[in-house]
Amino acid sequence: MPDTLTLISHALCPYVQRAAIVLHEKNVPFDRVTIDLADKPDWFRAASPLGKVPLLKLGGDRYLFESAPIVEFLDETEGSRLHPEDPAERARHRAYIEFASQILNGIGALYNARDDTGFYAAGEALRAKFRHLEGELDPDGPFFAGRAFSLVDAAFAPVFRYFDVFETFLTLEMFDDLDRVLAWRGKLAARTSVQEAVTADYPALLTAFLQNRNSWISQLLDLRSRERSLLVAH
Ligand SMILES: N[C@@H](CCC(=O)N[C@@H](CS)C(=O)NCC(=O)O)C(=O)O
Repeated sequence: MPDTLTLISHALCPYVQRAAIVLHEKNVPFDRVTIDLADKPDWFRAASPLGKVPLLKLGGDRYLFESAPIVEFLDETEGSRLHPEDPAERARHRAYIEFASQILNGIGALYNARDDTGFYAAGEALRAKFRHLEGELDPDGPFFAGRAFSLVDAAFAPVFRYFDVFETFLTLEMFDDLDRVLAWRGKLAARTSVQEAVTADYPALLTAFLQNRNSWISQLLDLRSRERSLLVAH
């Protein structure tokens, strides 16, 4: 591919991370342009029919939108395949990528919940999905379908990254007794492509984002930081 690819990004977007992980997995050099989603530039509005990141800029003025087609395009054009060969297995992987997207919606419900009732209901709904995954994971791991890293792994790594930040101030018990999910989470966190998909300030940026939600989680965060400052004061 003659031109360098450009990933149009936002620092916190989990869908952008899917594309960044696949680019890293395939050793494809790429540029990254981060945009302010609260003040979308005109060129971005013109290139993105849904007004969302990620976009992948190809040569010339060609853009791809939506993370699923972007990662499938990368899988088909760069390096060895991350999607399985068998059509039924490939369809199952696509379904679990959608499952990861539904979990991301559930995480949104968790951090946007206005009160404790909404927060715990969102937590329970998420836990049910992780419990389902426990039964779906390859028993020998380390990845979703066994030894080979797949596009499903690229979709779930950003899911678990939210919990790395949540767990700095919350005890959620989300993964209690879900040993396969926990082992999978650990393997994904240790993967270079996953680590390099975000910048070093990701935890601070996500924490600031949560503080500004004006939701139940913002209150929990506020409480925890006041507890911490009291401890420091003593
Ligand atoms: N279905 C899309 C979801 C992408 C998405 O939700 N992007 C968010 C940021 S994480 C976005 O750009 N939101 C801006 C907006 O909706 O105005 C995909 O898979 O690419």
